[in-house]
This record gives sequence, structure tokens and C-alpha cells, in this order.
Amino acid sequence: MTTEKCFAKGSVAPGPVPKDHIRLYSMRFCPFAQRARLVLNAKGIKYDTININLKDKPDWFLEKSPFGLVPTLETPAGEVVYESPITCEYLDEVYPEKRLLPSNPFGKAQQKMMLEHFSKVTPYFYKIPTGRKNGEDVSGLEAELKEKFTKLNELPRSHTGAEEVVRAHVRGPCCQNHHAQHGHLQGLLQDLR
Ligand SMILES: N[C@@H](CCC(=O)N[C@@H](CS)C(=O)NCC(=O)O)C(=O)O
Repeated sequence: MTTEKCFAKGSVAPGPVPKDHIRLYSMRFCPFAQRARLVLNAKGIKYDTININLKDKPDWFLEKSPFGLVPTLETPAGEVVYESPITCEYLDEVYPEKRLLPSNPFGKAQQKMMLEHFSKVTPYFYKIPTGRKNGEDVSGLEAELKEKFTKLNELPRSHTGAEEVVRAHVRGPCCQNHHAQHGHLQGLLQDLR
């Protein structure tokens, strides 16, 4: 089941996860859920998506996922996995075809460091549009974002596997939504597309 429908408080919980699927509890424009989606899609894993109304969460979702955050994964056996880096690593291990993470510890550490670098960028996709909307001067924030992108681009080529994921992030619905609404990140993101 993949539906645009958003499950809110008072909704009936979706049925069990089909045997050959995994379930992603998500929100369409969540950059963290997008990480899990990128891995699911890259590996060709069959999954269904349940979108959660994060402003009015169903009790059954809070019972499954104690932080009440998306992404959260659920298996047909009822196992629940949350926190985006943990969901990505879990998927990579459980579905070993087309491994995304290197098997050697240093390579794995490099990819995780790249993710930490990118995590410093994500909040700006919200801070800048929100500041603009409130009539604030966001030039300082834009300069900070540009500096963080420059650092990302300067990372050693050994991080390239993860760089592809960063590019996919930028092309994804989260960032694209902000382009569509606010346009102004366009120039800053140009280099990474
Ligand atoms: N550290 C978490 C962050 C996930 C997160 O903050 N997701 C947001 C949506 S983009 C959320 O679920 N917010 C609901 C809330 O804060 O109650 C991860 O990496 O998965």
C-alpha cells in the first residue's frame, strides 16, 4: 500500500506489513525519511509507505516508535527500526544485494562522516525559507550555507559514494519543494546538481 493519505490521531492503524515488503512510516517532505527512501529505491526493495501527520500523530504510531519521528521502518515480523542513519544501515545489511556501505571500517566511517557534514546543511533548507517568510535578513544564513556546501565539495574523493547520495538529496522532493516555493536556494545548490 502506498498512499498520499496522511494518518492522523484517531485514524485506524494500517494492517500488517505484507510478507515480502517492508513498511516506511514517512512524511513527504521529510529529508530524514528521504534518506531511507533513497536506500529503499537504490536497492530495489519492495516497500509500502504510510505518511504520518506529524502535527497530530496517531497513538498507534507513538506506540510503535517511541520518539514519534519519521522515518520509522516496520518489518512483517513487527520489528521496528527508527533514526534515519540506523534505518539506512539496517536496510543495507538486511538486503545485501547492491551494498551501499563499504565493508571496510574506514570506508564506512568516511561515509558516516560525509553524512554528518550533510546533516549540518539540512536545517538551512528550513531556516532560510522561514526567515524570508518572516521578513528577516537571511543573507548571513545564506553565506553559512554556501560555506558548508563549499566544505562538502572539498571533501576527499574517497567520499564519492556518499556524494552521490548528497546529490540525490538535493534533487529529492524535500529540496525541490523549497526551490519551487522559494526559488532563492537555486544559485547556492547549482554546483551540487
Ligand atoms: N534524528 C532523526 C530526525 C527525524 C526527524 O526529525 N523527523 C521529523 C520529520 S522531518 C519528525 O518526525 N518530526 C516529528 C516531531 O518532531 O515530532 C532521524 O535522523 O531520523
